[in-house]
Amino acid sequence: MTKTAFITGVAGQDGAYLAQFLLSKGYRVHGMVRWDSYCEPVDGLARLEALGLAGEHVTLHMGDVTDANNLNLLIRDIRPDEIYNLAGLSQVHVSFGTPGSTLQINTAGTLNVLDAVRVNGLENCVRVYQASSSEMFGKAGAPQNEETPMAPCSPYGVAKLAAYHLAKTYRESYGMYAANGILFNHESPLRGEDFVTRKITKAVAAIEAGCGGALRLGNLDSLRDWGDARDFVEGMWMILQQDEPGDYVLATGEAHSVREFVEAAFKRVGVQIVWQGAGVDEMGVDAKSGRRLVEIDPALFRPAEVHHLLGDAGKAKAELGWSPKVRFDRLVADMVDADRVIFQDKPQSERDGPTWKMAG
Ligand code: GDR
Repeated sequence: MTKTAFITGVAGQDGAYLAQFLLSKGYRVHGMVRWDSYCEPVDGLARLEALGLAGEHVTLHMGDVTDANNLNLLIRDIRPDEIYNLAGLSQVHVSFGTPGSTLQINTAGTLNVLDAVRVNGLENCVRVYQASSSEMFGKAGAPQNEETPMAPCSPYGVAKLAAYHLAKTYRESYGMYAANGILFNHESPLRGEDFVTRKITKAVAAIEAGCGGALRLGNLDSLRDWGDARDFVEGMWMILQQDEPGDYVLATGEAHSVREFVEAAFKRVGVQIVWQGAGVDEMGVDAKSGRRLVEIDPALFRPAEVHHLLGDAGKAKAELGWSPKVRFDRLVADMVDADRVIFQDKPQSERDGPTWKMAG
């Protein structure tokens, strides 16, 4: 029997890859996008378009997780077998500036999804995947797994932790199939440019093409467990295929610093970075030419930082049979190469356009 999936946040990196994955499994896929993703130019649907999924492949619905009635009606009409709640404010730095809306979207939004299932009487026929995050571990020591006490240190982390507990509470109180995927950082060529990996790879490609200034970054020493988003969306699906709902860490088990990511990305285009100076005066310099390629921008430091994330996905491996296929070096190379194509395809006159302007 054909299964139906409903993805909130379908226009994001994970939503687009998950839609592609579920279609390949024969699912009917419905996705929710915010009204502004429909605006002209339709940049909001660019990721679905990049994967060839716009149009008839994914049925799109305008909506918002903060609007409970809207969600109730959508879930009543779609009657999905599986819901993937991926909608959210995903930028940790931004959450310090907008803590109120971060909680509205990431916590109350999750509550609205869970409650929509309950008030429609679908507790026994819908499975809900909740996009939980390694940011919930915050200051907890590494490595982190499902048993690690959580100590979030950003409004984003706090909001996600509350949503995680809501999913567990609905599972335990109403017998709902609600499962948390506790995902460590996962990246791809579709990653937004306000996340550090894509910001770096796009800047490296721009510099190689001769049209980029120095890359400005915040904390170079935070350690992240970076995997490939395509591996991780498969894990999301696997989590919902278990007989009993549970909570699972998905991670590569390998941590690298932002500094190492910078070095690997430049290495891909034949540039060796050497570091000079210290603190806010530190800079990354091309070992051959002496050109300054990386600078520190104190405005990019966060009020509180998660220093070391390193996931232990042993439970997912043992129970789901999940393990990531893509490792750090290949991920960096894939992302740099995808950004190089953007610059190769563009005549010099168009390279200053908004499509490659670096954000955040
Ligand atoms: P993160 O990802 O906060 O881990 O959350 P991000 O890429 O934003 O930051 C990673 C680390 O890089 C440091 N950093 C910078 N970050 C950004 N964005 N821009 C910079 O210029 C910069 N310079 C240094 C940060 O301080 C941080 O230590 C991601 C998001 O996808 C979350 O939604 C998700 O839940 C977690 O990963 C798992």
